Amino acid sequence: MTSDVNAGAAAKGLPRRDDFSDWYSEILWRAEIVDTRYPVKGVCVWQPFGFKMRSLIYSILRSLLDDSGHEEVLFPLLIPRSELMKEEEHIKGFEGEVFWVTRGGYEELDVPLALRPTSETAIYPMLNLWIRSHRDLPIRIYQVVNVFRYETKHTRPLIRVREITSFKEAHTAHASREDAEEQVHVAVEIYKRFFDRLAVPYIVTERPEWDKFPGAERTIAFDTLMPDGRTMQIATIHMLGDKFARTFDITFEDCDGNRKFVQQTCYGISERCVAAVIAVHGDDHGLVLPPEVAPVQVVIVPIVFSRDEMRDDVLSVCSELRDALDDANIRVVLDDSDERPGAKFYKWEMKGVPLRIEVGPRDLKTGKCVFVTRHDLNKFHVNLSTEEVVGMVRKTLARIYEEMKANAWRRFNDMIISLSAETTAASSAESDASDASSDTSASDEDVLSLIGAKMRGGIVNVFMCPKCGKALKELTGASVLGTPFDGRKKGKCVVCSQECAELYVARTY
Ligand code: 5CA
Repeated sequence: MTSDVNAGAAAKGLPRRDDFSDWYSEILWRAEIVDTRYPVKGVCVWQPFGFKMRSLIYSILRSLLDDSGHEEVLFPLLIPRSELMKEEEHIKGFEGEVFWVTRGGYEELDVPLALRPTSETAIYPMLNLWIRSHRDLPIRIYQVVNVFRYETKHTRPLIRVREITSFKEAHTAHASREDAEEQVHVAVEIYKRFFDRLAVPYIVTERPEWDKFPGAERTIAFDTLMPDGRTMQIATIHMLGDKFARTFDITFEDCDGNRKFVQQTCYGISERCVAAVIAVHGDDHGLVLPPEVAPVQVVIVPIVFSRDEMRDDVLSVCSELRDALDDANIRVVLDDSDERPGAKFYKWEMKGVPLRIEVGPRDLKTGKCVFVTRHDLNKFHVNLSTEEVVGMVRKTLARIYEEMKANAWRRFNDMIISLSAETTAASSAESDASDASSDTSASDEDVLSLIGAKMRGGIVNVFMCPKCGKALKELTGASVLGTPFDGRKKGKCVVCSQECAELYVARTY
């Protein structure tokens, strides 16, 4: 009985998700995630619905960290200039992005204070005081804070902001290099579990030398794909070795009484993880949320009009269902507002509520209600008993998550283009005709351009050495994401034939 009403539930005026940039801006305010009208460039205001979603996402992250030996801390926002400037490479990477506080009231400050762009230089002077002996190690701490970066590239809500409001940064210190390396693997596993819970697909790569975190020995990154074929870096893990330890003199006494520098790692995630959930799963009707992070998991919509004689009966059955779901710890809303059912469908579809239950007068007579799953907009009938409804809601929410994850990975894998075979052929054919003496011959450029063109469809996976990767970046504006973190495959560079690892390249956010 409800299908006619449902037909009105298209998201009028919402740009199609294919126009990703417009769709993304619209969905943020229509679904009440963030308001971007705050009068400072590159910052935004979390609205209640968006903030609830953010809290649910971060509670997954917190519990994964808490369960793997991390402890939450809170360091100050302000960092004295003298500390920030200590690590040469680090400051070289960040200097252009720092916001400074130079005055207090009417007075110039003796030491200018930086608004943290990240917290190595706030945390490590304290580790210097806290760590004395090998018994104090390992240390694994994290905080979820706001950090400030004066981004000069085009800013975009949640994706590239000047005030990152949800910066989860973890910092660890270890007695040996092996322990720190092991922690890098642990962090990768934690992040895999995190993004799996969000049903967000990813690749994990080791970033090239020129794209490492300032001051890090190695950077490993997670990237996901946006609907327009560009990648977004959603997490990074850095092996710092003893570089910062030497700068901040963080030492410990080992079992034999020798003083040694600690070995460190750090790893971070920002509100880009919220952006990823929005972008990866959304559709032409609005948000589609994995049940675990949906502020509202079930909406009950009574299909009644004011003069329906069974109106009260319908509303009372709906209330019973709402109470039963509430008791079962399912986040449920009964929308008994005066709006028409079609308007309610539109609103809750826009907000990505995973499951809608419809109950109308005819349903009471047949003893059934209608379930509509948001991710595929499919409908089915369920017996109208509170017990059966609660059981079926649980089952359906679990199924929605599994299907969303499978769909997202399928779309993701479809956008990974393996070029090894194709470009190898192109490369050898072209290089026969090329001038062997030139360093980057015309044929090399052809191969690089071919790869550049393919990248419009997503991530390209190709055997390429770092040097040719850099040439590709310069020629096509492509970004070299890096080599697969778990991969051991070796092949010949499609450009220069040198033995090398696989490389992922893409256009990036
Ligand atoms: N201290 C390290 C690890 S905690 C660090 O700052 N790493 S980072 O610079 O790579 O940042 C961590 C993550 O924050 C990045 O992987 C990226 O996903 C996200 N991020 C970086 N800059 C921004 C920004 N301006 N807006 C939103 N997210 C950002």
